[in-house]
Amino acid sequence: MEAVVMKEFEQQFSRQAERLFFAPGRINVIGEHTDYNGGFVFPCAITNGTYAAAAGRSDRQLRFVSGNFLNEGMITLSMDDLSFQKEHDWANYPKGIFAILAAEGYQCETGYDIYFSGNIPNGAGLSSSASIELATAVLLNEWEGWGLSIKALVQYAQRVENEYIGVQTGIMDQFAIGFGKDGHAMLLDCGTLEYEYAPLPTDKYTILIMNTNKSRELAGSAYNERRAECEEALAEMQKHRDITNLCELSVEEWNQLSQEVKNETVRKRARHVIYEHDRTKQAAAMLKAENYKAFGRLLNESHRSLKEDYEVTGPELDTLAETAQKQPGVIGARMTGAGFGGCAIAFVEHGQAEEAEKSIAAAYEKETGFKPSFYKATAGEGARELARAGQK
Ligand code: GAF
Repeated sequence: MEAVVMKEFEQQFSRQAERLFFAPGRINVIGEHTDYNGGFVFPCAITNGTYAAAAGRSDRQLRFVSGNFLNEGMITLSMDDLSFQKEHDWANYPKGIFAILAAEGYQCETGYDIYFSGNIPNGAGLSSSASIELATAVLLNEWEGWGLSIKALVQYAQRVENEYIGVQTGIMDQFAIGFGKDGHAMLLDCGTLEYEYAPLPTDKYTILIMNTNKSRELAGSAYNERRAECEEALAEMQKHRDITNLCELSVEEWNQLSQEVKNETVRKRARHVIYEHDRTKQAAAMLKAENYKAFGRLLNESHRSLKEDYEVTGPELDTLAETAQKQPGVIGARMTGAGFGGCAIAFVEHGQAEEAEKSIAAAYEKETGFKPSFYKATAGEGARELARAGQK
């Protein structure tokens, strides 16, 4: 892949790339819509992601090409105008990194030619946008020698989503992509940003990613609306408890106080968040204890809660996850990421994945008329530099 991306850079820019960077995509094992409520999440970076081959320039131009959007051609910008432009489409993500870093005083004197190429499906809920953000952030930090920590880059990338793109996402995706570790998921407390790695049971189970092939636009989705509903629930709870995040409430406290939230929709949203936070801690503990059945049941329960209480699944994700849950060898299945389309995951005993895929595909096509895609997830390392021209 590395050599191919370097070659494609050359074809696009008629010059050689100097350095190559990579940032993974991610799946979230469990802990959905808890990050912006100060709760636990349990994601892992995957080995698929975004490559960024680059060469420096002597003027103040930025030229971007994406192998995933070749029809959009080369996007040429001046570093003196880094404002968001709708027509720049995908290029707003890397441009947003330049903009946010420049606003913080991390200015580049001269520009870059960058060729991006991703082997995660775009807009499928596997964090293609956070992946391109981190690939750009690591590239700039290494090239310019700023010495920023990976945690700082992760936080700047989240600000690109919040302040530049306008989606009020939490920190999970960027954190998982920045801190990925081979074979491991990470239990991250989004309230404190403390985390610990947990090995995934890949000796026993295949992690199957099931793509609805129904694309979802995070920015255009009801994501911000869900976040606002959580804030409404929090404001109500703050009348009764001294808390800054919804996830500071235990399940027991919530059950005592829930009737104070008069709006039923808002009450359901908060119920999902508080129980999901609890399930995430339990799931990590069950994995550690090698109680895979209990772990799987928590995944199934997470999906049900996202369907009924948080209402972010829809018929496509429900068909995939619920059909998967019934297959021999599947211990648990759920949607992953923001929802509203995108992907679901299933933990399947090795040797049973092929049969499960067939049955799930048949049921999905019958129910929705779409063909799903399947990939096997491998947990991989975080964003990094891969190669320099002339170095082995
Ligand atoms: C998206 C967001 F980017 C994350 O911050 C997180 O909220 C997730 O949806 C839902 O858990 O991926």
